[in-house]
Amino acid sequence: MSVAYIALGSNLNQPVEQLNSAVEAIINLPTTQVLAVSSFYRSKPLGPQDQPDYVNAVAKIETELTPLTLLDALQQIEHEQGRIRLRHWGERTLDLDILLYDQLVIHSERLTIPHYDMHNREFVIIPLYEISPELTLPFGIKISEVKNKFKNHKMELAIKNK
Ligand code: A4P
Ligand code: MG
Repeated sequence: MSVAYIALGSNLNQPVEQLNSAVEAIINLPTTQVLAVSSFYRSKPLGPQDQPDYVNAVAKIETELTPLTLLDALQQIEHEQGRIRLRHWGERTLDLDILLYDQLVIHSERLTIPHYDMHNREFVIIPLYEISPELTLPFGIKISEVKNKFKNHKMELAIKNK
C-alpha cells in the first residue's frame, strides 16, 4: 500500500460540486481508500486573471495503484466530468494532480512527482498542511516550514461550517 496526495481544482460548472463528485469517484477507485479530504478553499486564479476564482482542495489516499495507473484513473475521472481546458493555466472543470506518492521522486514524460510547482501554491500547501501537518516531503522538506511562506494567505472556505 502506498500513500498519495491529490490536488483537486475547478473553476467552471459549479466547482464545489465538481470537487465533491471527484472525491466520490476517487473513493470508488479499485484498491483505494480516501483517508482525508481538506476543506474546500476559494482561491484567486494563478495565471490569466480574466477567469473565475478556483475552488481547491487536497485528498490523502492509500492505494495499490502504481503512480502511472493512478494518473490514468485520475485523467479518466477528469474526462468523465467533462473536462474542458481552454488554455494553459486557464479555466477548467476539473484538474486532478498527483502531488506526492510516498517519498518517490519521478521525472518521466507523463509524470513529475512531487508536483513541479506545489511549493509555490498556497492553494496546495494550505490544504495539504491542514490534513497532514506532520508531513515531510522528499528531500527532507517539512510541510510546516513551507506553510510559513503563506501565513498571511487570504483564501476563504468555499463551504461554510464544513
Ligand atoms: N503530469 C505530469 N506530472 C503530473 C502530476 N504530478 N499529476 C502531466 C498530474 N499530471 C501530471 O496536465 C498535463 C499533463 O501533465 C498530463 O497529461 C500529465 O501527463 P493537464 O492537467 O492536462 O494540464 P494543465 O493542468 O493545464 O497544465 P499544468 O501546467 O499542469 O497546469 P497547472 O500547473 O496544474 O495549473 N489557479 C488556482 N487558484 N487554482 C488552481 O488549481 N490551476 C491551474 C492549472 C492554473 N491556475 C490555478 C489553478
Ligand atoms: Mg493537471
